[in-house]
Amino acid sequence: METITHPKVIFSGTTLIGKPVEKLTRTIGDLKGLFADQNAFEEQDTNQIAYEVESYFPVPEGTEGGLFFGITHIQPGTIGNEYMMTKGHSHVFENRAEFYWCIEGEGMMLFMDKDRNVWAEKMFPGSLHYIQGLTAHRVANTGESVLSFGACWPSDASHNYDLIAKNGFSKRLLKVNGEPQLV
Ligand code: M6P
Ligand code: ZN
Repeated sequence: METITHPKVIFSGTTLIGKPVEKLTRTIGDLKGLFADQNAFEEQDTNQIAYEVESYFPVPEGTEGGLFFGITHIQPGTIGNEYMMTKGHSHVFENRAEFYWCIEGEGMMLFMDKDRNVWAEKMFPGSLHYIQGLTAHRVANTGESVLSFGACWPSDASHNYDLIAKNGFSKRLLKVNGEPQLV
């Protein structure tokens, strides 16, 4: 076995490159039910890309003690007066934490705890966001360009989308007079 090898995955600064990298595309159609303004949603091209995720899963999903790594690129824009956003999730293994950090663009990181308290942190290149356990999380692109952010999470966390799909966040991030507001 060679003792000095080339890394399997390269982070170019904005994207992940390498054979093990897996890509996931979410279209606007995949975000059905997320946006308040149904009429505005119906007018969208459902095949248009909302966001893309590049992931590196060095161990099988569910492995205790392992880590996953992902870069997400969210397109800019609004549907009604809501910004383009990720589906948002909590973790199946609820106490599992995660880091997000902003690479480029500008956005807002939304958190919601078990009591449905919602708060947000501004995202800008270099901003670092710790998502403690038991906290649902979502990102909205509030800028005019693509928002890219990194994520690192435990390989046994797994995604729980059901809660958010059913009850949503208790506050929405709306564009009010051109500015993001939690309403
Ligand atoms: C980050 C990580 C991933 C997640 C992705 C998109 O990269 O948290 O686990 O899948 O964002 O977010 P969502 O799954 O909520 O659509
Ligand atoms: Zn997560």
